[in-house]
Amino acid sequence: MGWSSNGSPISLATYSKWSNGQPTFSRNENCLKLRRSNMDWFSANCGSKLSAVCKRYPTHSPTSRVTCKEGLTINPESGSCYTLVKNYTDWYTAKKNCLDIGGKLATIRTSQESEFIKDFLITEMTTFPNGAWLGASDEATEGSFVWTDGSPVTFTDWRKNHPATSPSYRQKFNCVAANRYGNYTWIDTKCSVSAYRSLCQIEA
Ligand SMILES: [Ca+2]
Repeated sequence: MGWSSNGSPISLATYSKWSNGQPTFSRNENCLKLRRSNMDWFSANCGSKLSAVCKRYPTHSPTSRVTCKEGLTINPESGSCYTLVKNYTDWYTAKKNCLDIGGKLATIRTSQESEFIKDFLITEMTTFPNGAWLGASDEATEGSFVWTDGSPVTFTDWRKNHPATSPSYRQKFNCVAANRYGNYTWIDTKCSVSAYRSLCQIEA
């Protein structure tokens, strides 16, 4: 008897992350589950009702050949590279932070990029964070959000009650941040508030 995936045995010699006392080898526990807190492995009843972790293969190639400069993280589907500049700044300084390292504040045009960036921020935000500036603003024309290259914001992932609708707030709130308290959904806020990190995107 052994553990298998897609019919191929999992080699316990190469990698395992069993929690203490796992697997139990109980005859009722023939599937593997992850513990939410630390992703440790547990054996479990295959009939347990749990969420699923799926593997998706890239829909296009050959971005796997693209490599990022050292210290950057690649989105293998788009080929873009990311880093988080961790000091807290206003939006303008964040924009400059990214230019200084040969990139730009991150642009999110698809749900795939959005999901990738959320995962990246969850991994990177290891100390108390509010979130990270993204490259969108409606400073030039109130209500028309554009990315820093001037292209319109089409895909959006606004947090509830954002962008602001009341006239007094929407005039003041012209820059976009991925907000930790909304699981990195987007908020519009004051561009001048020095409260967010800089999420920089660099093309490999
Ligand atoms: Ca606004």
